[in-house]
Amino acid sequence: MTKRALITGVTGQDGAYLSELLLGQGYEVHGIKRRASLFNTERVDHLYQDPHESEQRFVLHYGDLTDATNLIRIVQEVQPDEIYNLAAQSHVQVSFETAEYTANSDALGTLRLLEALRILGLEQRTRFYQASTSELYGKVQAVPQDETTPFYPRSPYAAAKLYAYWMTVNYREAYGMHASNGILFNHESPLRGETFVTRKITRALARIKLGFQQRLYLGNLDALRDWGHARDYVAAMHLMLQQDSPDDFVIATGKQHSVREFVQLAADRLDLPLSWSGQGLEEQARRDDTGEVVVSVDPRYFRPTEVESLLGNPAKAQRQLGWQPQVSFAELVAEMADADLDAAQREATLRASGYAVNAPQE
Ligand code: NDP
Ligand code: GDR
Repeated sequence: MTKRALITGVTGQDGAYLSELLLGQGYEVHGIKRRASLFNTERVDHLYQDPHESEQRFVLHYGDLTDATNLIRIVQEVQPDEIYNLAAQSHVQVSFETAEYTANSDALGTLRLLEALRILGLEQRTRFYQASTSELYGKVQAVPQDETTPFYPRSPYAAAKLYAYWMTVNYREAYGMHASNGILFNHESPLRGETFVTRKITRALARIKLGFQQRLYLGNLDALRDWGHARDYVAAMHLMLQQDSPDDFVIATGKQHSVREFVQLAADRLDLPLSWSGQGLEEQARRDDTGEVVVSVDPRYFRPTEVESLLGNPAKAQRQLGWQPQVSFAELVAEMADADLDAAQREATLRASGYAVNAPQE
């Protein structure tokens, strides 16, 4: 029997990798996309199947986590064996500006989906994955963080995700649902959104190398994160829903690096070696070859309350799911830097052919 999965947030980084994984395993994949005034399916366009030509195994539905009746209708139509709830306003800094919307989509959106399953009588049939996050640990209470570490959210995003985490636990306990939380630490890839720090760095340094950008402005260079590769992490999501019993799992590499180290490694990969000087707001990095300042600190990117340091302990996932990250930090940085250098070279070709290029910067 072909399994049917419904992915919310299918147009995002993880949605794209998870769709590829599930299609590769023979699933029929349904995804929820938002109506936008421009195309927003770039990350999954290669999976698109013309409905006029073949039996579709990849189907997109218009919808939104803030619209309960729409979610009920889609779940009823699809009758999924598995739901992966990846949709979210996922940017921590933006959540300070859009706190109510973030709560509506990230917290209440999760409740709406869980309720849709109950209303439709699918709570015993459909397995549910909730995209929980290391941001729940916020002001960390223990190092490294595992499934028993207390939560201390430090942003409207994290507080909304805390509600979603506990509703997932509660629906599991109250209604016997196969509902699991993946507490995923930061995971990145060439498909990462351009305003998250890793992608912002690799994209800017590649453009600086080719002369299309002068400088990269960043916030807290001392922030420490446990960074893995998105492709490895979506495999863990799938494994969670294949277990006999639902549970909550930390997914992380167990290794930690600073934002400054990420910049340095990406610059080395792009053959743009840097020297650092100054402290705090005065800190800068210059190119060794030209002496130009290419990285500066801009307090605009400081957060009202910062998560300084995250480090995960994935022992439970290794033991129970047999999950191991495959991609090292150096390989991740190299893959992202190479992909953004390719993109900058395409930009160079367009510019050389006389085309105007619109390349927004953060
Ligand atoms: P992205 O920001 O790349 O993707 C988010 C997706 O959610 C997009 O498809 C977006 O649509 C969609 N979306 C946003 N708001 C709504 C809404 N109201 N209704 C329907 N869809 C919506 O995130 P990632 O792929 O990186 O992350 C996936 C999930 O995992 C998120 O929930 C995130 O919070 C969580 N997470 C991510 C981690 C990471 O390091 N990447 C770590 C831990 C948790 P559109 O394309 O139209 O904007
Ligand atoms: P994060 O990711 O907040 O951990 O949330 P992000 O890449 O935005 O920030 C990581 C760290 O880098 C510091 N930083 C900057 N961040 C951004 N975006 N831009 C900058 O210029 C900059 N300079 C320094 C930040 O202060 C922070 O400490 C991501 C998201 O994917 C969430 O959805 C997910 O839940 C968590 O990861 C785990």
